[in-house]
Amino acid sequence: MQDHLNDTHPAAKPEGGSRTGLARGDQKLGRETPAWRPISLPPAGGSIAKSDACLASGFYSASEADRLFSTLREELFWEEREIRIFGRRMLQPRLVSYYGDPGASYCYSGELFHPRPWTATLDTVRRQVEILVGSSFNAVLCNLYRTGADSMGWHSDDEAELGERPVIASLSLGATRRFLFRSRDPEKRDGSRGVDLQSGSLLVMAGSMQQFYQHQIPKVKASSGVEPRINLTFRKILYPGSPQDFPDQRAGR
Ligand SMILES: O=C(O)CCC(=O)C(=O)O
Repeated sequence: MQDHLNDTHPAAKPEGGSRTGLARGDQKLGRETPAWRPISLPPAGGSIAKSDACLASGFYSASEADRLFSTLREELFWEEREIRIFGRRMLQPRLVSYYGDPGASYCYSGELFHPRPWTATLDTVRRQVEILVGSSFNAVLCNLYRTGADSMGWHSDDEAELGERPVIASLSLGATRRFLFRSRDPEKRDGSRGVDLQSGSLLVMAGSMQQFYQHQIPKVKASSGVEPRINLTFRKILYPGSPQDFPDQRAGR
């Protein structure tokens, strides 16, 4: 896996510029690149650049993604964690794992996550994502959706730790799942729009995305027989979380 991950892999360029710095990666990775596709968003009342929500299909090839999925499923410390919503404690509907630099603690949905040290595999993936995206990341939240019954509720990645306009790079491995966006403001909300996240694809959210939008991974009917999926969301913790950041959360993941 390591040798394989050390190969250069497809890099991509955002349409219409580099607000997220995405174009920088092209200069460092010498191979033919797939295109970044801007994601079509529902109205939300805010100004969003095309490159603030975009997807690179084929960031990893299907076979690379398959191998990475198996390695991470085996290697990472997957656990069931509680969250707190409306004062109630409940298990998150998926397995999670959090890795990062020492001190990059992150608090969401009323739970404080201390990072485990980077594994060699995660660190290699981080470096490849950083080169392509042109942003640095010091933590990764890993999610394992065991079946279609596992999900993530509507939320924004707007925790104080991430600063005001976070760049979040989200890698999908395994089963394709639908990722939905909607306006945060119910009065400006006009339904949701979605994108299918295929194995090996890299989604980037940047700019004011977290200010104006929520996102979720909805459940899928058991009859559709959805296979497991791993998602890695690379983040930069600017101000580490602490236990006093435990407000009662109304939106829970
Ligand atoms: O699994 C996904 O694609 C979504 C992950 C996500 O929204 C998050 O970790 O905040």
